[in-house]
Order: sequence, then structure tokens, then C-alpha cells
Amino acid sequence: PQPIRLSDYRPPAYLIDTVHLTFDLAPNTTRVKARLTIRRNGDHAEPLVLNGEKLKPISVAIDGRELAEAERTIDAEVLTIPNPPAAFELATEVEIDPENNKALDGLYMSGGRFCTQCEAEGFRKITWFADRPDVLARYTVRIEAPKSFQRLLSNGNLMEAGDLPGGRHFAVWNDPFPKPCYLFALVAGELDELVDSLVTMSGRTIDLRIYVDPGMADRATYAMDALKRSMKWDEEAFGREYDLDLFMIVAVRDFNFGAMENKGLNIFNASLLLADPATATDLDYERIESVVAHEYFHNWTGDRITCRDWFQLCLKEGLTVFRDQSFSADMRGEAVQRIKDVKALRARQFAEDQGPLAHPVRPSSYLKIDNFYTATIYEKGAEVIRMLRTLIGPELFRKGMDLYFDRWDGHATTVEEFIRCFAEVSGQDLSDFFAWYEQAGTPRLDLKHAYDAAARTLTLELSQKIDPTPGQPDKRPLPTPVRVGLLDAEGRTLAFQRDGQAMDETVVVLKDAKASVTLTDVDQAPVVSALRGFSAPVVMTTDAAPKDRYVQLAGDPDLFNRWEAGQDLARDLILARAAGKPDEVGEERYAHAVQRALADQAADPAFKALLLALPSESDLALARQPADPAAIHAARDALRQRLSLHLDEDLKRLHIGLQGLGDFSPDAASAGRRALRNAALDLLAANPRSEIAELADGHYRAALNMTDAMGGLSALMQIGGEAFEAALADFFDRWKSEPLVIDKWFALQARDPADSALGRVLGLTAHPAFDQKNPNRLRALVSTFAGFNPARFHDPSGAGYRFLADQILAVDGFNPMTAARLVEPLGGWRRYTPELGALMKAQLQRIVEAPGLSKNVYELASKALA
Ligand code: B3K
Ligand code: ZN
Repeated sequence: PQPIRLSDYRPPAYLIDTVHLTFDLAPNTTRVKARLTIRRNGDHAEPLVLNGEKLKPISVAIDGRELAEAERTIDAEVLTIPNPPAAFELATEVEIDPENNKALDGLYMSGGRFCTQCEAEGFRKITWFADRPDVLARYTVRIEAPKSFQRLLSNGNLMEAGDLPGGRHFAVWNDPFPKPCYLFALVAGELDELVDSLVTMSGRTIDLRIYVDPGMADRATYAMDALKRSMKWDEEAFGREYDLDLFMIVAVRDFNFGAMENKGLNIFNASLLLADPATATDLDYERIESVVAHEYFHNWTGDRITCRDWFQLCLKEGLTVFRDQSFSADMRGEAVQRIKDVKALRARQFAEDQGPLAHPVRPSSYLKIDNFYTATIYEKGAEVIRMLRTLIGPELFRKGMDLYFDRWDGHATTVEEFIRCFAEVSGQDLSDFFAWYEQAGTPRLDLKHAYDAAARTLTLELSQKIDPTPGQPDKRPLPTPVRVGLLDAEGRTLAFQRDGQAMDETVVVLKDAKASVTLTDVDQAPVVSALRGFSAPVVMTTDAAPKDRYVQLAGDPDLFNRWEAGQDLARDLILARAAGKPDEVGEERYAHAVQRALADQAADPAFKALLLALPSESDLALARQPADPAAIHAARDALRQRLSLHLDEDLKRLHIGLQGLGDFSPDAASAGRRALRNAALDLLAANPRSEIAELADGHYRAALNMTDAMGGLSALMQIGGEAFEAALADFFDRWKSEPLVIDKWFALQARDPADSALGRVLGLTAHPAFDQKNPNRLRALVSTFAGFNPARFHDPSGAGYRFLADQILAVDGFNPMTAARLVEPLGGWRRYTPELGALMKAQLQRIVEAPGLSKNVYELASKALA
């Protein structure tokens, strides 16, 4: 297969100004009529080529005249019309089969309802169209269906609705804002409605509606609340007001990813929309809040201003993630949010960036764009924007955003044009900065410090290095902002001067491969607190002694670095033990420091919960190679046991003291207390004694909400045995009619590191509730196992790898997009011991050689092998 390249971009040969669609909905035989007003773009004699896949042609007419077969050609991918007029109306009719569309791309059915997913290239499975993001049109959509499909929804405003003969009805929608076809949406079916409204900053009243499965409207109240807060926040933080009179969200059960920002009609995976205390955890609430915000924020960064081509994906995704992270920080506290975002970045993006699937934030070629909805484009894309704001400052950043909105509203544009806005408002040359978009790989930054007591100066020597990544052997230095503060031996802020200015904190920008900065007026040999707030997405090494980390863990005013110091200490201790050189004294000292940090009355419980969690096994596997997952697991467990013993009294006290009283509230403070209480139980379970087994069982049985129920169940899982089996059975029985809760039941077992768990996981594919066709269920078992259970996934027999490959190949037969998203865990094969690496590689080879493989899976599996 031939890759598509950024350098091959050409403006569209024809533009489409208006689109009239008529849907006659039927599960197996939906008819789609399209009337497109088309005009030639520039002076040329090129044919009109429209995308169309899996469409049964009924008719093709230009300006009312049906085209003869010789006047057009139709193949499996395109409709071609040579020599069309300069401006004309194209009328087509096709038939499609939504019910048998198990790829969940285009128009398909979920739970007996019609729904769509068009990004990136699903619209071509609905009708013939220029399926590219730089063709913007105004849409009018008429939907006709039997009345059993109660709600008929599409983008924009409802113009007309009514009855038709034969028990049928119709609705007509008009979207006044020009949009690319990937933002088209249609939903039809029986749905309950939650209604609310919001008055915008200019005094307009917006009608807000969330549609969910019958009986579930109560579970949408939190999403509605998050939507209203998002709308207000975007007005305050970015001056962005909502534009249509109506904003709708629909929840569906079968969805390939999280949610979709279709104009005025967002479609969500039900798992990211529905919540109540009994069925959703605090983490679910947190994700719902952030994804509702993310999709809403796309209205400006994505919909009003969209991407010229799919290489520019980060233009809308990185920016919108940056916006949703900023929103969540305002809702839930900056430090805690930042720590969580960085943990996710390291877990997903760093692994990607250091392996065969590494690609730049703006890639330059692809086979299937669906494969590029990655942590690099989303999360690293957001980090790049965050650095931009750090480099030019928040005021100029906001000015640049205003200019961007002003200049590009209603258009499809590029990352260059976006960056140009900030260069203009700041007067800075940002051409070097642009390399962050073009260069893959995680920079490695090293910091050395030298204090001169006589001169009272501190010299910081910074250097950076980026390893080669596929297709990019040589790297240039990247302008990297490093936020730095100094602490005295007691952890108090130590003021200093830079360029004659007194300050507590400064941003050193490392522009070249090396830089040296001298701070003056430094009273004593300081502890250097560098890369505060994780000011750049790099791996940093320093010459700091462990004692400096202890000072930071005890009191760095930068809470990110306070947490990071604990992680660094724990990582070194675990890796030393995994290498057969345990540092028992260091482990005791660490446990003692954590104990003191826990005792800090001023600290936020959510922060303390994060402090209690050791670096993840995958994080540790990245830190030293070749990685031996079994040794890492055992070493991490040993440190957990030591912490558990050392903190026994404290943990028990926390567990009792934080017991929730009164009604459940999903707010951040309450969630933080639950998080700390469950983290305490989790750590207690690392050192199982009968009293702890009873405590965990009691915790599970007394749980009044899903957060605590899962906390109890997961502690019982660590302990194992009959109490766990009984609770697991009880949980299934209690929740068997709630698909989102049963997903948790599968995911929990997939995470079980016990030796016996591999057999259980393999067996669960035969469970009557397992369903490969439902992406949530599939991911609950398969992705959780491959991504979050390194001890069992990397079983020396290779059975874990074989299991993953079996699932990929089976799912690829009907849903290539979702199958491809399962490939990544095998991509790390070079990082593991040679024995494991060979077994992983063998499964990748088996995948690549499988007959009839999709382009999606082929692209990732072949790159992973290369
Ligand atoms: N834009 C969608 C993702 C679509 C994925 C297509 N393969 C959701 C989001 O990022 O908001
Ligand atoms: Zn997005």
C-alpha cells in the first residue's frame, strides 16, 4: 500500500458549497439521496473525483440529467466524472447497510439505534463526497424513518418535523456553519432526554439536550453540569461563546473511541457520559468532566476552525487537550491535575515516542489516518502548546489565540498558520520552536549544578540529546523551557538573582545542545528544583544527591516536583532491587519520608493519594532496558510491602478517619478523600494478614458507591483466595444488567497480577458476557490486560502475547480501527529481555503475515517490526 504524504497536499479541485441529504432509514437498506452544489476550484480540466466506499449505487445525475454509465466510473473507492461543468448540482442516490456495519465507522447501529461516526473518513461510507477536511459546506438534512425510531437528530437547528403516512415521521435539520463532512452526524432511535439551558455571555439562551438509553436520563446530570461549566469556562478563559441555539449530546454503547465533536451534536461513548454514585467511580466522573469539556471546546478549536488536511490533526487535538487540561486544572486543582496528566503522558506517549511507532506531533506520511489518533498527537501536542505559553507568557499566548480565532474562523488551516499568530503577537521568531512539531522522540535533558560559596553563584549546565527515531536519524536541538527554583536545606524557597533581577523562580530556555546559566546572590548551597510543573516533555537526569530529593519530597513548594522527588526515589530503589542490589537502608528512609509527607495536615488528600502510589511497572520498564517485567513486578511489590509495614498504623488511621459520611458528592475534595482512603487500603493489602483481608472485605461490603466497591474488590484481588472469589461473583450477580459496570468487572480481572490470573483472563473470552464486537467490552479485557498487567502479559510462555495477537486478528475481520489500537503493546519488543522480545516479535510477524489483514493493522504491525 502507498502512503499519503504531507508534501503531496493539493487544494481541492472542486468545492462543495451546499449539501442536501435525505435519509430514508432502514437497518439493512438505508437510502441516501444527496444534492451537492459544486464548483470548480481554479482553472483546470481535472475530473471530479468523489470518495465512496461500500455504497450501492442507485443513480448519479448532473443538473437533473441522469448520467449514462459511460459518463462516470464507479469503483470500490471513488466516483469519477470527467469534464463536469464549472458549476453544477450533483444528485446521487445510494443504498447502505448500517446494521451489518460492525466497523462502527460511517452510519451504523448500536443498541437498535442509528448513529454515525465520520471522523476521519467515515462520511464516504454514507454518500459520495470530497471526504477531506478542507471542503467546507452548509448542510441541510432530512431524516425519514418509522416512528419506532423516536428521535431524529442531526447537526444544527431543527427546521421542521412531522408525520408521514404509514406510521413514519421526518425531521429536517439545517446547520448554518460551513463544516467539513467529518463533523456530520445523524442519530435516530428511542432515547430519553435530559433538558437544560444556559445563558451565554452575550445574553443568548442556549437549549441543552442530552440523549441517553431509556431510563438513564438521571445518569446524565453530571455530564450536563460539566457541559454548563465548560461553556462558561470557555467564555472566561478564551472569550469563546457558543454559536448555535441548540447543543446536543447523545450517548451510544458501541463506539470505537471516547467521543466525537460533531457540530452541535456530540456523540459519546456511554462510558464517558453516564454516571451515578452506584455505578460510576470518581475516575469516571473525572473523565466525563474532561471529555465533555474537550468535545465542547472543539466547537471553536476543530469545528469553527478546522484542519486543512489530516497531517494537521494536532492543530485541533493537541490544542483542545491543552484546553481541557487547563479546564480540569481550574476545576480540580492545578498540581493534582498536572501530576495526573504527566503520569498519562509518560505511560502512553513516552512509550510510543521511544519505540518503533514514534512519530512527530505533525506526521509527514501515513497509510491510515485512523492510526494517528495517538498519545503523541493528543498529549504531546498539548505539551507543545503548554511550552509555547511558557515561552511567550500567558498574556501574549491569549493574544495569539484571539488572533488565531479572528483570522481563521470559518476556515481550514495549518499548524504553521497557528504558530504564525503567536510569532506575530510576540514579535518572536518561533521557527526553531516549530521543530517540536516535526521531530519525533523524547529529548533527554541533563542538568548539572555547581555552587561557588565565595562568589555566591550557582551555575547550571544544561544539555539535551534526542535519540534517532524511525526515519529521523539526525536530530536538531529543541528550544526547551526549564522552570527552576532553589531551596535551602530545610526546603524553604531560596531567592536569587538572574541578570541583576531578584526572583524566586525563573525559566531557563535551552535553545541549543548545551547552555550554561549563572544565578547570583545565592546564599547557600541550594537544592535545585528543576523542570517545575514538568515544564517540558523530556526525560531529565540531574546530578542531585538522594538527600536533595528528600528535601524536595518534604517540602518543595512546587507540588509537581514534590511528587516527582518521591517517584524518583522510589524508581531508583525498585530498579536497584530488580537488578539484585536492594538498598534496604534507602527503602526504610524512603518509607519514613512518605510517612512524614502523609502527616502533612496542609496537603490535599488527592495529592497524598498520588504520593502513596509507586511508579507504574510500565514506567519502570521504560527506565532501564532490557526490561525484565517479572523482576520489576517483584521488586515493586517488595517496596510496597515495606511501605505497608512501615505505614501500617498511619494507613489504618487514614482508612478509618476518611470514612465517608452522608451523601455522595462527586466534587474534587470528596473524591480526593475517597482516593486517599482507597489508596491506604490498597497499600495495606500489599502485606496481607487476616485482619487486612477482613478490612478489605468489610470495605467492599459496606461500599455505598462504585469507587469504594472497586477499591474493596481490588484490595481483595491482591489478597486473593475465597473472599475475593465470593466478592467477584457477588459483584457480577449484582451488576449483570449494567454493561458499564460489567466492563469494570472484566477490567479488574484483566489487571490481576497473580500467577493464576493468565488462565482466568484467557477463559474470560468464553464468558457469555464477553463481546468482541463491543469496543468497551473488548478493551476492558484485552487492552487492560496487555497495557496494565505487565507481569502476566509478559508471561515467559508467550501465552499473553499469543492471546493479544489472536484478539487482534479476530477483531480485524470486522473492526480494523479498533483492532489496530490493540497492536501497540507488542511494539515495545526491543525494550524487553531477548527471550521475551523474540516471543513478542513472533506474534507481530504472525499478524503481518495473516491473509486479508486490514491496512490499519498492517501499518502498525509492520512498523512495529521494522
Ligand atoms: N475527534 C475525535 C476522535 C476521532 C477519532 C477518529 N478515528 C474525538 C476527539 O478527539 O475529540
Ligand atoms: Zn479531540
